[in-house]
Amino acid sequence: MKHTCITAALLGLLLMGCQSSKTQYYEKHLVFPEGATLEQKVDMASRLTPSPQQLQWQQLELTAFLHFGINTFTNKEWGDGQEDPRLFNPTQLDAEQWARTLKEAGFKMVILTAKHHDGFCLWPTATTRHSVASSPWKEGKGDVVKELKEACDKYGLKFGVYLSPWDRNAECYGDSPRYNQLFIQQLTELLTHYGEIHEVWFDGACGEGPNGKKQVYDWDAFYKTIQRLQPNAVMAIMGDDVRWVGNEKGFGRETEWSATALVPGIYQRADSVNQALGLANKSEDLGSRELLARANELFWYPSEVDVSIRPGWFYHPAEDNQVKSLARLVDIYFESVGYNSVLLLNIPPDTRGLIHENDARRLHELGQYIQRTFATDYSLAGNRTFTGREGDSFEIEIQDNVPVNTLMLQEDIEQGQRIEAFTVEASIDGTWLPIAQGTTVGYKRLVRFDNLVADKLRVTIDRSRADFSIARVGLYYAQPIIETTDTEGLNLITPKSCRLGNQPAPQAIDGNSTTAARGEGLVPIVVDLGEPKAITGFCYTPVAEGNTEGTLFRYHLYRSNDGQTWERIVTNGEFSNIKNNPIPQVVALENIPQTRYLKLEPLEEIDGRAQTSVAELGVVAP
Ligand code: FUL
Repeated sequence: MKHTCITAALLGLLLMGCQSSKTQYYEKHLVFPEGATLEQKVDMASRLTPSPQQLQWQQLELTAFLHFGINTFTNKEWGDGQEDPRLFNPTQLDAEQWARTLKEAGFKMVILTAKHHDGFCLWPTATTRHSVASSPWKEGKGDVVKELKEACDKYGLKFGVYLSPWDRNAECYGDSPRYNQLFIQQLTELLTHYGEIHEVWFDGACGEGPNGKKQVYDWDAFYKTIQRLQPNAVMAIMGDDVRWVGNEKGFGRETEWSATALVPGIYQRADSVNQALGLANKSEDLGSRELLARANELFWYPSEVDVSIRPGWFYHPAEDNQVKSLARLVDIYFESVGYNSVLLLNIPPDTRGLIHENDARRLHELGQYIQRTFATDYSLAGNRTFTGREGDSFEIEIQDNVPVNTLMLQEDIEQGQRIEAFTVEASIDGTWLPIAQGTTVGYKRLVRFDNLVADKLRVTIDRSRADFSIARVGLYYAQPIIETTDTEGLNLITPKSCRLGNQPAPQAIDGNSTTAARGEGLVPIVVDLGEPKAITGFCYTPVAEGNTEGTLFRYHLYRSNDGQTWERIVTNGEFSNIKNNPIPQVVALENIPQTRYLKLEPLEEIDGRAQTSVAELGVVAP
């Protein structure tokens, strides 16, 4: 025993000796020593690196989300947990079609909503009867998780699971220890029965109102369960491996630091530290020097951009013609993957259990476009790497007479993220002309500029936290996109007039969703169609940008033909997920007699404020 200790001590000394001559790196997390100067902090920040799991994950670039579940069959975004499991009955579910479509479009991983907020499980769990086992699909013998995992294995895709902590069905939700145990059991089933899992996605959403159930999650236990059962998996969003970019629109930040002062939400100190630093997922600046000066610790916490190919996350037949255009998806690609983030694009399978033809076609177009754009590197830099210090430049020679418009830069993030600012110039007929400027690079930065034919480009690293190390550069030509299809509107009738409380609210019916009507308090919004008309729904458009105060979350809806006597036609309606995804909310109304007036009565604003706002209120006609 004594002998072993001495040997170990000697080995330790030897190792320390070796390390002292090498650069010291900090994997995933670092704490600044007390009294550290800004210069010391910047230097340490430059040596913060990803864990091997995070590195592998960042290299995936393109990943896909599949929102599928009971909501697919109820046509909702959030189920309330009371749905009859017998509604789940896809007629042609084909997980291989999902995997094949995604693989062919260049995706590297697929994440399935194994359980969404409604609590319905897509695998035959032992924890609840609220699952596929109680559905008519395959006579209760089916397992969507298994079918998709097998399809992913067949097509060489990684596989991840979304397991919603918020559960509106579990009877023990709110009884914290009991629910935590149930959740760990669900996690254990998913992480042990299906082979390798590469990402576990924990959503942060919870719509429980002030009188709702208060569940305190045991994040630490969840985290340890993942580490024990799937050590190669990353834990996303409510996890400390992968950070939510802060919106569901598909756009990352131009200045995107993987090394950030934002404390992941699963740590108990997260709220107090983040508040003191004035930080949230949505903050514009998560890692500047100004922030380092105030921070005590840093995390390697790279961003993931999640966005749906359609307005909603789940499949709704009314959105079949609202699949995002190729131009929009390409912009999303450039402003996620090209902004040092991983793209997580959602494609919701339909009630047949297939990726709808319109989505499949668009995915194919996107895959082809990306493949075509990056197939030919017009730089003569080959696989050269570039290292240097702040202020240094390097040149990239370009093949003769070819137009280029996209520069790719990649830092060697195994040494940390360092570049803070760069300038790109082109040599045209012997003269250097500035063509672009940028800030962070990180794992990948795609810089777009106007088409140009030049002999070479010069990249100057204007500001860097330490010596920079570029692992890869590339120069490409991205074709202009000629739009053929885009969203097709609903049959919306514009009301003749609108009132918000006692005030006329013309902004709500002016067809312009950048203008809004606002009122203090939770005040009803009434629209008048001028005469009774056949209607099949209404559409509440919230303010999407800027001041979102007053956005409605819960409501009652009434109809009337004289504006005096009102019949309530929707009780306790909910604009699910409107806070994170402020898109027009189309609500179908069935078997409504001809109607002249509709009244939307607010019950709850997204943040519980006594305010009401509306960008547009339309009525849907058959
Ligand atoms: C949100 C959820 O509430 C949505 O329904 C969706 O799952 C999205 C990815 O995360 O917060």
